[in-house]
Amino acid sequence: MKIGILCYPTYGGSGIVATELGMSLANKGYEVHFISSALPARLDITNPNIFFHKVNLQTYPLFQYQPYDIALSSMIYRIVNLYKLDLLHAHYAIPYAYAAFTAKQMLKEEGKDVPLVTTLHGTDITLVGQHPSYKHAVEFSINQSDTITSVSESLKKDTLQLFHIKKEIEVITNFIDNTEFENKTYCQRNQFAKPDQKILIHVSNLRPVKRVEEVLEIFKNVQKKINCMLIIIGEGPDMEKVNQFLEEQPHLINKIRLLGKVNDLYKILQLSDVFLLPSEQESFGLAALEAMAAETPVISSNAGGIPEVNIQGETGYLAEIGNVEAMSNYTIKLLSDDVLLAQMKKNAKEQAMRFDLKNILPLYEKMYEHTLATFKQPALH
Ligand code: GMT
Repeated sequence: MKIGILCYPTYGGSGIVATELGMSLANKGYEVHFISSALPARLDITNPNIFFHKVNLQTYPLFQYQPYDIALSSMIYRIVNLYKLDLLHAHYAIPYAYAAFTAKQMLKEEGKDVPLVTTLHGTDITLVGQHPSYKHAVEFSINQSDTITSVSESLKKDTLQLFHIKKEIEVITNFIDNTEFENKTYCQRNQFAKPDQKILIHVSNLRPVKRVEEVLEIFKNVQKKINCMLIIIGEGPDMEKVNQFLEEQPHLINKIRLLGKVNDLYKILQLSDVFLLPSEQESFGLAALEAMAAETPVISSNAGGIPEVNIQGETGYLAEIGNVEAMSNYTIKLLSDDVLLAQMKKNAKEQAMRFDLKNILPLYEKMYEHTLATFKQPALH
């Protein structure tokens, strides 16, 4: 099967899921074509079954804004035609499902068509998708998709509440390749912490929904009781809040390490004792799953789909969104009890195994087969 994957190339969760999915499909013999504005961050282009097609943007003095969606739909149309793709898979409704719909219309003009799968990832539904500038186009393009998938039960529920959706939504959760966490040479713990220090970690694209200011507040509370360090991985608009916090709390400067974007994330996750995720919204929480795969328990909010991944009292603890005090107390409780911490690390890994690639990839394959089998090709002119 030849599959076109349309996704963001950046470190955001939807791009990571799309890339990991495409690479796993390519390893199984599928021909996978990525269409994006840049090479996706984790894409291994040396795999002979993987193709990358960069969307070309044309500058023109008349354009105040470059019309990316037009360039994208033209590129999708061209790649479907050139490589005879069997199916398109859009990750994140805006603009991918919308541009794919337009490309399909162009194909239909020539008596051709290709089925479109749209995977809803989160903020395309709960945040950006709600803006009046996008809402109707998002609803329209979701309804025009041949198959719709959502990354959690919670996101499915939100989608049905927030939009008028006329089709079934199938839940296929985020996944993790646990083999990536096996037999690796890890970083030395003493690179980041003293032998008696615990390590707290937060990984995100530092957007306001991630509430990095609460990560810092939790750490401020915890370090009063527990000898610990905080590692923050990622870049984003709220990095300024981190810098401001450090200016106001200069005594914490030696206890907080800012690593920016990191390639071998698992190496650092594996050193960590607790992952902090106080998000305001989180359709699934791929970052939490990655932490669990590295045997790191999670202290999180109970936003969106997080409770489907982080199990209260088993793989970590959850509190109401914004309840910094509860999240701080849970972290202190966990880090003060080595037996509890060891048990939760074990439980976290077991939970990550439930979301292993080998369990989730067949669901995607079955969904593709079903989409193709039920798709009606247009009658030839
Ligand atoms: O929130 C991010 O870091 C990026 C965002 C995206 O769509 O790029 O992530 C969303 O998709 C991930 C993969 O499906 C989910 O695991 C995240 O929970 C979700 N983020 C939010 O809902 C805020």
